Amino acid sequence: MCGPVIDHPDLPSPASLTSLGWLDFFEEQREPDEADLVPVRIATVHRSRLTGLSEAGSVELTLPAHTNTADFAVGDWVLAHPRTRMLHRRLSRRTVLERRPEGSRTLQPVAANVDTLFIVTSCNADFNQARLERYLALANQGGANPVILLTKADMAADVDVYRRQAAALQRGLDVVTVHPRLPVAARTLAPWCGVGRTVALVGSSGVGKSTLVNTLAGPGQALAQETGGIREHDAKGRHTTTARSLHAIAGGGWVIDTPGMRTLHVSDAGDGIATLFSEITELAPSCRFRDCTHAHEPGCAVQAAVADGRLDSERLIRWRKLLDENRDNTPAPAGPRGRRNVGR
Ligand SMILES: Nc1nc2c(ncn2[C@@H]2O[C@H](COP(=O)(O)OP(=O)(O)OP(=O)(O)O)[C@@H](O)[C@H]2O)c(=O)[nH]1
Ligand SMILES: [Mg+2]
Ligand SMILES: [Zn+2]
Repeated sequence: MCGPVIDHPDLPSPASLTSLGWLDFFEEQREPDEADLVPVRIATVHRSRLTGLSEAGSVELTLPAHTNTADFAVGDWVLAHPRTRMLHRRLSRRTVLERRPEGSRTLQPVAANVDTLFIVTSCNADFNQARLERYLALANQGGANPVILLTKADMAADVDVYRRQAAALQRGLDVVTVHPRLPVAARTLAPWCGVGRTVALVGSSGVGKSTLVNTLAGPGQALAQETGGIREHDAKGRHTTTARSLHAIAGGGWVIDTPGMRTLHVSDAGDGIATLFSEITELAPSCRFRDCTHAHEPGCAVQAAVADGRLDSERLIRWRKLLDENRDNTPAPAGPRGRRNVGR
C-alpha cells in the first residue's frame, strides 16, 4: 500500500493546512460526503501532471481520464482521495489572475488564490507605464492586491523618477525598490508575506523574479530556481523560467514564480480597468452628458481636468486604448443587449 506522500525534491516538506493558505472560505465548500478527502494545494501544472502540497507533504495527483490540466492554476485548492491520490475536484478560487493567450478564445488562469501580486519591473528600458497598467488591471480584476517592485535600481541614474511614475499609475499603489539578490529583500517584502499568505511575481523576462524567489526561499530551499543572464545592450532578458511554480518563503507564506511575459492582452477586465483609472471614472458623472466619451463633448469634466493639469493627457489616451482593447477582446454576452458595457 502506498501512502499519500511522494517525495519530490523540488517541493517543500509537510506543513499545516493553515500555513499552506487554507481558509474557512475553502473549508465551507466541502460537502458532507467529502469529509474524508484531503485538501491539496497545486504547486506545478504540467500538460499531463499536477503536483501539489498536502498536510502530509508533496503529492503527485492521479488524474481522472479527460482531465484538462489547463483548467488548473498554481495556487489552486483541490480535494483528493488520501490513498489513491485521485483528484476529486477543484474548489472555487478566492482570487484568480487570468490572461487570454494570443489567438486563444478562452482565458487561462495564471495563478490562483494569490493575496498580493508583485508586478516586477527594472529601472531601465523595461519600465513602461502602459505595460504596468495592464498588469494592474489584471490584479484588480482578479482580486489580488498589486504592489510594484522596482529592480536594478543599482543600475539606474535616478530611481525616484521611476518611483514617482509608478506611484502615479493607481491611487494608493505601493511601490517598493528591491535588490532581488540581497537577503534584505525578504525583510523589505515581509509586510506582504507571512504564514498562510501567497504572493505571485509577474513581469518581463530578466527583471529578477526568479532571483527574488530564491532570496525569499532562503538557503533551505530544496531546488533553486534557475536564473538567467541578460543582454545588457538592449536590456532585454532571455526567457529563463518556462513554467509557473509555488515555493515556500523562509519566513512563512508562499511565492509563485512565473515566466516572463512579452505582451499581456487585456480582456474581461472592465472592473479592473475602472479601478486602475479611478480618477477618470470618478469624474465621468460630472460630465454634462451621461454617455460622454470624454473626447470632444462640451461640459466634459475629464477634458476640464486635463486642461487645468489635474489629469495627464497621456494617461487619458492610455485609458482609452486599454478600454478599446478590452472591449474588442471581451466576447459579448448572449442575449438581446449585445456587447457588454465595459464602463465608458
Ligand atoms: N544588477 C542587478 N542585477 C539583477 C537585479 N535583479 C536581478 N538581477 C539579475 O538579472 C538576471 C535575470 O534575473 P532572473 O531572476 O533570472 O529574471 P526573471 O525575471 O526570473 O526572468 P525570466 O525567468 O526569463 O522571466 C540575473 O542575472 C540576476 O542576477 C538587480 O536588482 N540588480
Ligand atoms: Mg525566472
Ligand atoms: Zn466627459
